[in-house]
Amino acid sequence: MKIYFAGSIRGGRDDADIYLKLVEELEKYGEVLTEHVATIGEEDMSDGEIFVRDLEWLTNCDAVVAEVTMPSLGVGFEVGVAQSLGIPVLCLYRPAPQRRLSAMLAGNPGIHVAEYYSVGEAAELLGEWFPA
Ligand code: 6K6
Repeated sequence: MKIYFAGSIRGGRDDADIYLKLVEELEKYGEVLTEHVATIGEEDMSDGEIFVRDLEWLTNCDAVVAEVTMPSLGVGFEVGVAQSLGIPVLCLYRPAPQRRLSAMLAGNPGIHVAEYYSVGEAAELLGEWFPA
């Protein structure tokens, strides 16, 4: 199982610690192609090289798990591409009173959006979503 994990990079890195823990959980279910999303620091690649490499991984993965709490243009784009290719998408979102998830995800019947409040809860959601 090749898993594409998507999380905000230039959209903001406030949730980077959570991404790290989610990637650790995801490694129980398969190969995480995008571990770098969880690590801090820009890579020595041009934007064009990043785009080509990530699209290659995205188009060849079996599942996309996106942490969508921190709004990110790149993550939204990746979710849309995966959906159009028929790749299963799970979006993990932490609700809070001061924010609302984009209707393009929250109202989208073609993807699965799950709310969570702790990494433990997210781990349970992953266990339910990935085939045993
Ligand atoms: C690596 C680690 C930190 O920064 C980098 C270099 N930049 C990127 N490397 C790999 N993937 C990227 C990079 N920038 C964006 N992406 C892809 O878009 C990832 O797959 C993320 O899921 C998503 C983040 O988009 P933005 O708009 O928040 O940057």
